[in-house]
Amino acid sequence: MATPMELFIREMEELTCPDSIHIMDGSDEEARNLSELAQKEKVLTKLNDKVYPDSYYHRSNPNDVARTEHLTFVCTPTKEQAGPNNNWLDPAEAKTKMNALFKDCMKGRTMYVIPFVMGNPKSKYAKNCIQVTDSVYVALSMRIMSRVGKQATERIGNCADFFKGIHSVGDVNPDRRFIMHFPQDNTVMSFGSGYGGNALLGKKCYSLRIASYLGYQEGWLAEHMIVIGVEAPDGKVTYFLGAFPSACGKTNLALLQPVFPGYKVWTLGDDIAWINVGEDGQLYAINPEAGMFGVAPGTGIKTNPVMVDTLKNDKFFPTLFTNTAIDNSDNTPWWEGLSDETPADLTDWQGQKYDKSSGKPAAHPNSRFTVSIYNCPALSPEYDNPKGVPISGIIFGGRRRNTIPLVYECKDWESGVFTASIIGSETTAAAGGTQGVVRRDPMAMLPFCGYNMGDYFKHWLSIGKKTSKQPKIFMVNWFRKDENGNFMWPGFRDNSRIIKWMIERIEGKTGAKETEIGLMPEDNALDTSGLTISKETMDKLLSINKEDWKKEASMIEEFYAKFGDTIPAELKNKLAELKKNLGI
Ligand code: OXD
Ligand code: MN
Repeated sequence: MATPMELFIREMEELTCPDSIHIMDGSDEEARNLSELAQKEKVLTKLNDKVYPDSYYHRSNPNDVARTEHLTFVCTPTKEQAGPNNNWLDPAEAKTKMNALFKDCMKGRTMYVIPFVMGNPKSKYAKNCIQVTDSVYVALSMRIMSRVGKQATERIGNCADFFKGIHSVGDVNPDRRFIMHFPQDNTVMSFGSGYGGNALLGKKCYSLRIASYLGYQEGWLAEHMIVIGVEAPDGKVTYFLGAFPSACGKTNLALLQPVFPGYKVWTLGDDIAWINVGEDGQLYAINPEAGMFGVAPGTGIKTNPVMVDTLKNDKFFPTLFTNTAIDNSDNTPWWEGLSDETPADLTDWQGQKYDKSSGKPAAHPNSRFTVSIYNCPALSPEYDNPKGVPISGIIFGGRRRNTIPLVYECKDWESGVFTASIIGSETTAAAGGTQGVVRRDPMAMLPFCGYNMGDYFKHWLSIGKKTSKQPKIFMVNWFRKDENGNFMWPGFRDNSRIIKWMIERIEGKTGAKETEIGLMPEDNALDTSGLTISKETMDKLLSINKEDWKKEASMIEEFYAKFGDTIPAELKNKLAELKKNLGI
């Protein structure tokens, strides 16, 4: 009798009609062979092995450089289930549309079958998955981002309960590009894009959109969060989760080098966390991914030295660079922010000789690296702990030039859920579209929540009720600007100053003052030793401008109105309380 996996492969073969099928075993030999093949097919080129061992360069179609939210759908039986936060299509209609696109689309191509596990295969929280794809770039990327191969095939065994990811780059035509999620069937069909968030289906599609729905059904949370352990001089490690909308310095925070001697950040995850209530009533998080798909521009020796080192390690290979520029003097990838000087002889991300006077960047603003987390020198020894790590603090943040102070703490879980539900951030390059406008992005999950966000907020509240040892919830904003448009807070490594205060709060070692929006550091409670920042700037960073907050409250009201009755009463009450505190 055929196994459920064999039946799925047969079904996919019949639909897409590939010339050949390659079932991935996850071995090093296979990775070498696929890298060779990809070079022959001109999908990858080898980079300087001495500087970036086992690393390759990929240039995508210029029309395919970011996630495409307008082409991403959640196909639940009713539109209400998907909510106003998702594009919706009737599942039967969506399947008919996608089956027509997939019909015979792999003729003349190889179908890669990728069995993979999200999470440590030994963890009860890990999930089994299979993706098929006709892209060798996607197959190699999936090897980096998840646990691909035999361990997955064995875990799947005779069990039919696995995620099905069906992917083809098709003809990379934006008019024939769709990413359709079927939460009820544990399936995603993605056609016409090779870009990470659209094509590496274990990532945003499964580990966030589908998994958030599974978590809703099963009583856990799938979140767009980093996971870090912060070690203090006494050796104690405090675990934090952190959620920030795309390109708010999330990856830099995940690999932070604190400014204070004796402090160290241990990295567990840079993008996604699955959070369960442990037997002791505390929240435990795992990172379901095994790699990092990070934005290259802005990653440099000064901003993220740990990532620069990670990219040069080859414990686990390959490492991929997509749509960066190439420094022709030594065949290495280059992007804005990697070094202060722009190298003289660059090829830009579109393959043209780079002309600095054009004023355009050489690397695409959303150019990326794909690297194994095992290459990170700061990887936490707890990363593979099947139970996950116990969470003491959750940090939310956004990119705001005004309104949101540098840091505040929420009074309790309910206030924390409210604060997270009203995150706003100025848009950046990661999602395509206009940049620099404030977009509401609750829990940094707006593009990734696979069901109605009103129900999602209720689910967050219910998780709080099941948690006897609730973590503290904080809100931060590293991006406040002065009247001249300059950033007021130095950010990067200095953000560890704020985390130090959070640990002191968690341990009850420092007080906080009550304000209209939450609890804020008492005077001089933030450790600014060694930092040249005036008292006046610090006061501004920690000030609450009531006029700005009044505007904020009315924007929140408008945003909540989109969800109608699904917004839980608890959050409506919190909004009323905020308005009252502001004297509205
Ligand atoms: C990402 C994103 O790529 O959030 O991680 O856009
Ligand atoms: Mn992300």
